[in-house]
Amino acid sequence: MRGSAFASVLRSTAHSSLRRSPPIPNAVVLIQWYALCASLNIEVSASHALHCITMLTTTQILLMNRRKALQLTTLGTSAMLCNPFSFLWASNPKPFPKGSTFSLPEFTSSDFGDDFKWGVATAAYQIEGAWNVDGKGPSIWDTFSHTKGKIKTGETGDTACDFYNKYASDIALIKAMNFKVFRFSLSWSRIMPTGEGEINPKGVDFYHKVIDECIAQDIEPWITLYHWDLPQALQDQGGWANRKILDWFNNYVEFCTKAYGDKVKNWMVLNEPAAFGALGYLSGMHAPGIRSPKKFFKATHHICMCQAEGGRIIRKNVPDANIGSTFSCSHVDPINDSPKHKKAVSHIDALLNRLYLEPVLGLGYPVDGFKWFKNIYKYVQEGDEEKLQFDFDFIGLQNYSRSVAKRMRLLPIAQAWQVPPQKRGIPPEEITAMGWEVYPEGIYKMLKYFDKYEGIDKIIVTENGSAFPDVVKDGRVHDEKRQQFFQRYLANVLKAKQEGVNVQGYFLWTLMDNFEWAEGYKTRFGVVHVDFETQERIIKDSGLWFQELLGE
Ligand code: GBH
Repeated sequence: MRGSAFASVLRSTAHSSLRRSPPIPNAVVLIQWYALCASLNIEVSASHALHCITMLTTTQILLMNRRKALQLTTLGTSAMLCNPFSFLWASNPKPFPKGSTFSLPEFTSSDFGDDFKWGVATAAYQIEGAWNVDGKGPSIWDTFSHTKGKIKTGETGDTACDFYNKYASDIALIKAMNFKVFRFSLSWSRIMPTGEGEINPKGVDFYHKVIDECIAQDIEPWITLYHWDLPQALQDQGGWANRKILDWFNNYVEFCTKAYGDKVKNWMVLNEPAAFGALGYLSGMHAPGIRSPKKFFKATHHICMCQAEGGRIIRKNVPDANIGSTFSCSHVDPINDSPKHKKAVSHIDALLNRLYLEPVLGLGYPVDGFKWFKNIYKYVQEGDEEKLQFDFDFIGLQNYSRSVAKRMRLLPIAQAWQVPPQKRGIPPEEITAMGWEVYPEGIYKMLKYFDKYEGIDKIIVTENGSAFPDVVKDGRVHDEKRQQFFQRYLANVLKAKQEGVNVQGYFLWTLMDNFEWAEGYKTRFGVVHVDFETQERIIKDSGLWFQELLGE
């Protein structure tokens, strides 16, 4: 009975398929399928793929129908992925060998030198809240977080830590922990609601109050001009992908440096261009959520142009300024010694570590590391190359983890997969709540890496930190893992310094738990715990550890 029903389905499908289009080439299907697996973060082995081609071909031949063949293959694939025996054909990566176990030196803050800068870092959208208060215009992060499905927890930065109202007591917390530097960013659309032209005096005033409060409490204010929250009105005109951003950004920097330049000497132009360029315009995981290589190339060039020009404007307007920009970086290892993974390492390294740094050092875009970047030159106009360079006083290095790359030819663009630590045999206690591997040697390696560039003289670690789940118990947060993280990373910073790397400061990420972008509030990076219902703050044990470390 069942058999004959199946036969009739087969017959009717075969019959109708004769009138349909011919089967599409298997290669196309395979690539789509690979891309799907990649987006779902599923690792695909060659034998796995072969299995699927065979299935697809067989069903296509049997049925001569592309839609049915695809449906059946999808079913088959899903079954395979759910199959408890899938380990038989899914590749099973060997545990990645762990780095050398680094013996911790006993250190004190004075080992870093008396003029070493100790600070905490934050970003406007992540802490301020007051998203539509006192004349502030919307930014791309307001729009993005208000769009369903963009933030994992469905949360927004509407209130965040309410720093807009609590800034004075929050600066007091920085002081209480004995830090000397507060790095924070300005919200462009709070100062200029539409990004150009009209100024919002209440917004301008807010940052005056923050700066004055820092000065009153003997905390040095360090300003980041742009930490990802572009005015929405500028995004509506194309954002970073529109070359007009060169004028918009210059006017914004002109205004800010003139407004705050006599009180603030330490300036950073951008926060992590690799993150807002690639995540914003290529993967779409961050605002504005665009996935377009073309826009990514344009945006990248404009970002680099603004980075350098921003530096020149600060130099012109702020006497005795200390000028930098900040760069995320990750040491990149191959998954194993096989030479085929070298290219994967080169691509990932060029994307994560070189793309936004090398142009400003006068080295151009790193096409030697990743040929695909030659497309950026389509948008480089006459005279641009010179303007890409600027001699920063310091480079802000931001490091969290490392990347382990595996060559996967069929993955789009980089043909490389960044293998997550769980798949490399890293023990769970060495993986943070972000899913990032704790890899203290990485910061040492990246300090050395940056130090090798002739154009880099002074380095400041402008971010480093970790998210772990916290528990409040009797008014305390015993966040030992976070404290250990800081201790191990700092030991590596000190090691690099003692070996001659000119690293002159360390700002941790971050002062207090806050809106962690696409992750929402779940992942807590703060040395101060925030109860987002009551806005109550508790200095965590890691914060108290710093208080002791930095105390006289
Ligand atoms: C920082 O990002 C941010 O500055 C800060 O706002 C944030 O809260 C904090 O860290 C914690 O996440 O080139 O597409 O592969 C650091 C984390 C590291 C994420 C580099 C993006 C490269 C993205 N970033 N990474 S991509």
